[in-house]
Amino acid sequence: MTKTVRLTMAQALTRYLTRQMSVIDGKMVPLFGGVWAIFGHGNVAGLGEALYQVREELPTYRAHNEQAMAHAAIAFAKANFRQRIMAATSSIGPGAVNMVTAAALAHVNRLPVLLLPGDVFANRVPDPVLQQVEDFGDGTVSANDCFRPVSRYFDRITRPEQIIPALARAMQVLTDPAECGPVTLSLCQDVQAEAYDYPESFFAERVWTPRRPRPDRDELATAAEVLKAAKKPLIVAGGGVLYSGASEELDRFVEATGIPVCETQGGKSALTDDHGLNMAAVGVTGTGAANRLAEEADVVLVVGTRLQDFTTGSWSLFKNSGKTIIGLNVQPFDAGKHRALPLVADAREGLAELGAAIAGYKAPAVWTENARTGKAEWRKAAAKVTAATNAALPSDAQVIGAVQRTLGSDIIVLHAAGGLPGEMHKLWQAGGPGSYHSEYGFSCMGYEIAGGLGAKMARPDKEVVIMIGDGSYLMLNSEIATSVMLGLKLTIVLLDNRGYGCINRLQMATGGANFNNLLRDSRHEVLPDIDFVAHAKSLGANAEKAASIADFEAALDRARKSDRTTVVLIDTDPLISTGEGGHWWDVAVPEVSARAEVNAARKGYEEKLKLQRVGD
Ligand SMILES: Cc1ncc(C[n+]2csc(CCOP(=O)(O)OP(=O)(O)O)c2C)c(N)n1
Ligand SMILES: [Mg+2]
Repeated sequence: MTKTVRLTMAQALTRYLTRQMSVIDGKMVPLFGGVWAIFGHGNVAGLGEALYQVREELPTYRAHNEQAMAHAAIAFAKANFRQRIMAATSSIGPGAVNMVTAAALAHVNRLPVLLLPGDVFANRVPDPVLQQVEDFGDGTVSANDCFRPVSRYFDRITRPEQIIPALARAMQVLTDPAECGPVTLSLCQDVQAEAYDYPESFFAERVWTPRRPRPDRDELATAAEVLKAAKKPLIVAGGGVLYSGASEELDRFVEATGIPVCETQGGKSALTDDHGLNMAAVGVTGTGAANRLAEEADVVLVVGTRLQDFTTGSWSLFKNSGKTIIGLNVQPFDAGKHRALPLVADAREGLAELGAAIAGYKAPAVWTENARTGKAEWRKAAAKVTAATNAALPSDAQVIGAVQRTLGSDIIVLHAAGGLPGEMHKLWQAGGPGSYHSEYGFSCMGYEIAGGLGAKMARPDKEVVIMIGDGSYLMLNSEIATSVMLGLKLTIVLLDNRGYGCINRLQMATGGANFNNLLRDSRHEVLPDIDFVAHAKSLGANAEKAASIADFEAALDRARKSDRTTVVLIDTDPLISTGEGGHWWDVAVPEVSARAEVNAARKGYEEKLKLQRVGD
């Protein structure tokens, strides 16, 4: 007879999570690093009680905002290269819906997170309960249905035994490199508290190791044939290279073939920046070195990338009309984009087998040398824009230079939105894999500080340095207090240009009037003069404002020596961004307007549209 144990659904769920293991650096560790929780109606009595019982094996962490706690969980998985995961649980209604943005972020970025929002009563007896969204025509709808389009797997648990197949499916999605993304198990609050006789076997320990699919023989042969004939080959490395741990294999591939590499936001740090054939950033925020090659390349091997518009210059960057793209990706959806020859495989395995299949092939020496020269030239150009300055209002690039000079590359530097991602992508000289943590799939303002917290939990041995603008900071900063409470030290570099600088620049570039982006251009009775130092201190952090770049470097040095979260603030110029490198990005300009500037911008826009490849 099957041995069983009588538990509530919530107790079974938490016990199951404690039994899932991962292997990191040869050591077995729990797959789930913990559960972020803000309790309320819908999770405190059921899941809250169950989490208390396992608090030693599966720690619960309290946050101040549900979106932020889910961001922290997602960043934890990213900084662990998807080999470890966290869960996040909320009450029903507003607490749950606060996590929807984070679910979308994980969905776009292909990052695993287990979301456990509380839900209305399955038995419907006390309806409508506090915070219940009533649908006039559908009794099965709740606020949690908002998670459906942004979850890779969604289930509503309306009976306690449903958790058995639901968790099996959840684990399959969370640990599969191709399907990977957010899982939402919507937990009806009465069912959380309901008991069931669960089979003991359900709680058996399970070790999860990454699946590494090898390429299909025919796809490999076709890709090898195309690559062997390439005169101007280029590799685009995406986040999949990092998640697959394929950096060494990529390095070997590049050394053997002399093919230059460029990196997407997600793939930056696949190779260190000082690698002579790493052209670094590609696309809209790309280096001159990378984009020059991208325009000419005849075979583009794209590895582990979604090919979003920032990478492809809104599909106008790769200009060689005779080019072939080879899509090495574990996910067929991505592998075949833009009529690529698909090579569906794990990045590491795929590179190894492709390398073997083209053994002896070398890119023409002039192409490789051209790449090396371009990179050296780019480094000189980048050094100019990042050099120290006495300017009263430095540029973002000059602040980036100061951070790099003071803290080096052996840190985890993290950013998500505003002008910083573009400048960082172009100018930051990344160290080893994972040292550059960019959330630019969703580019979600408010990810930065919470994400930094998750990254620090994943890598407590590393300095985690968050680069953030005043807009993002004001949107979501509450987890500064959590970082202080948990003793998880963050260095937060806050660039105050008094508004949404990058959107203001975009507005100007599309012929728009300066309107509603910088504080000074927004409707106001009083121009805000926000005291960020006082604000950060009120949350328990150290904070200081630097009056110059020299002052800033000294402050950053003090921040490094401190064991407490520190905000280092510097005023910056909202109008400057790096002109070198870069590429056009498709932002639709109005076809008719009363403004001459818009009409002029539209003309320029229509010219650029001609470069965009359609159906190619
Ligand atoms: C949640 C969210 N809302 C809106 C946007 C659109 N957006 C992108 S950057 C930006 C301004 C960011 O301002 P700040 O953080 O000060 O950076 P800056 O542009 O000044 O460098 C806005 C509004 C976004 N990316 N995310
Ligand atoms: Mg700003």
